[in-house]
Amino acid sequence: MDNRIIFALDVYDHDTAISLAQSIGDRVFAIKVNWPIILENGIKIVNELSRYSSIICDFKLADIDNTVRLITEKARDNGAYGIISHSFTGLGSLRAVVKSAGNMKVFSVVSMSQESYLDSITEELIKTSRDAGVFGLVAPGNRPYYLKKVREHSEGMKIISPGVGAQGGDIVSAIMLGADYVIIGRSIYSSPDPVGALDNYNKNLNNNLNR
Ligand code: BMP
Repeated sequence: MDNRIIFALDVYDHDTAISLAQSIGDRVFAIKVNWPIILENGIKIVNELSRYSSIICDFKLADIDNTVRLITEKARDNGAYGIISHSFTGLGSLRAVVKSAGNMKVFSVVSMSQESYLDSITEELIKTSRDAGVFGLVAPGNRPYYLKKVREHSEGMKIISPGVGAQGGDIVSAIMLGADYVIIGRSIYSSPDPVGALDNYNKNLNNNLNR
């Protein structure tokens, strides 16, 4: 089975990041990087990390079309596999991300792992994402009602789901409710044995999904 875990590498330190990527990179579907690691190390870390795994830049883009294009090009030119954008900024902005992404996959946030104002407009955000031509949606793995709702309206777009582990979500339920991939950070990188923690997630999935 294709690996269903995206590892959220939310650390600052360069050597810690590289060492985690070396031990975990080929055991996960992708590694997701967020602002903490980029602010500390610069965008070039994306290129460096992409030796070990596919890299998704979680930049949660939320700006006018020209600015999101400028940021998207930086991720693309540094070898990222994917980029995450917000969708509440509307069709024009999200289309600009898709257009400048080139071969990168674009994922858009339609519901968060914590309550937010997006909850009242999730269906509109899914429609905007579909109209913009994104590859996938970000929907919460720890809030079944919203994950199910996103799955019901996703029409073939992939779903990647944070909220498993440290935020209380369960990997098996998230996959059963419709996540294609789950995003897991702290409960892997803060573990004294990150590879062991990852293996446990995979075992849990294999034991419970193949029955
Ligand atoms: P953790 O497993 O440590 O809670 O990490 C979850 C990751 O997913 C973090 O990088 C966070 O920024 C991201 N994320 C989230 O938790 N909720 C969302 O709604 C969207 C996210 O991208």
